[in-house]
Amino acid sequence: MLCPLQVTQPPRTEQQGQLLGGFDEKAYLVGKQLKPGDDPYREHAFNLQESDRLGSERAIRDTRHYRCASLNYDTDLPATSIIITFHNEARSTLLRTIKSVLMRSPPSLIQEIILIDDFSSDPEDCQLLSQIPKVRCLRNGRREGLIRSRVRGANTASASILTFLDSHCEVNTDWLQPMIQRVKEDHTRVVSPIIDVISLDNFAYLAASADLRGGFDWSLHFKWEQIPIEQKMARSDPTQSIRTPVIAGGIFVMDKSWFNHLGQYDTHMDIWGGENFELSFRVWMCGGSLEILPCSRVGHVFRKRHPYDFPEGNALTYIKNTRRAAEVWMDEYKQYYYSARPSAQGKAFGSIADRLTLRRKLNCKPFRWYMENQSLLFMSTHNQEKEPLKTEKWKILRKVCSPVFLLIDYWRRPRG
Ligand SMILES: [Mn+2]
Repeated sequence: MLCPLQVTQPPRTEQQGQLLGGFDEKAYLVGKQLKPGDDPYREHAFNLQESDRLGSERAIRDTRHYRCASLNYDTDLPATSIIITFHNEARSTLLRTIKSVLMRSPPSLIQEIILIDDFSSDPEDCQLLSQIPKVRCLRNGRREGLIRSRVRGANTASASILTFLDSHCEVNTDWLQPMIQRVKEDHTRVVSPIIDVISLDNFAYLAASADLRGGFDWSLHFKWEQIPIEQKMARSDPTQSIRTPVIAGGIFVMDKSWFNHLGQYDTHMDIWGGENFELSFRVWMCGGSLEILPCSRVGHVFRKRHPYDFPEGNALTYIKNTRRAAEVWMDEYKQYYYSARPSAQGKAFGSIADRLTLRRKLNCKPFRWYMENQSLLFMSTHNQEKEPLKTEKWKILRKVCSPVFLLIDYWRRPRG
């Protein structure tokens, strides 16, 4: 059966004034556009020209399963504080993220949008946006990184539910209600949308598969993996939540008091990377759960490289962060991390005493429990890929199904 193409509607012009208040969108965008002759990929590792050209309120395809549209949510869902951290984000991309939230969320659910400007070169990137109703801007006095910036945002949030969002996203129809509903029903749930792909070249909005969950390899790199076949067979309802061992980390909703109770984030982690494992292990091992909600869709620009500098270097920062996660949470399994990443041995990672105390205080389960309950199938698929014969077959399969695997490649790209 062919489904009609559903698209989100751009807002009518009379809604514009209400959405943006005194904010002068044109002046904001013109202030920072690509100059003729400049490489459109240089500054942001995506095509800035395309982002600028698109405008701030394009319609996108409603990528949900059609049954999602007929679901009902509580009329008294609690409001959320949206927390967006960024460092030198493209103005047109950041504005589209914010406007998509304002256009596609029930206004009563948006308590505020908190922007954390992590010491971008131009303070006005953030300041000017605070003229938009509900938008607040906090600027760090020095580069703190994603982790400490998010904690700063969470500490100032006034709603009881936190929504973390990347700065290069577009949220889709009814993205927020399913997530808030799940967290309202059980505050220990930490929930993510399905993350659709916004092309870094032409900004096309592409639907991601609804059959994926988060996984990792022993060097602590995130990867999407197929839902285990038994779980897939047991799913009669495509709108049902998908339990996931780890979340990708860029976009999720969490009860604020649960976030605080579980120790927020490890604030000794720098810039970017590894914090999603630390959070995911901690949530599962300390009494919560992680899930992906197929009826919530958010588009994200996946990039091939980080567009910004790591003051200590990209590799060292990733090692420091993942080593902290491994040392605090992985128990005897950390030896697999060190075998997969021998260069991590002997690298500085700071004191973890506070996080070990936290783990004891919360009376968290051992990592073995997590592995046995969450990641069994993940490990078996991971090992299969190492077998040469299967790798050969895999290569042929990739060639035959290249359009599909192009998409998978997008998902496997490092997230910036
Ligand atoms: Mn990102």
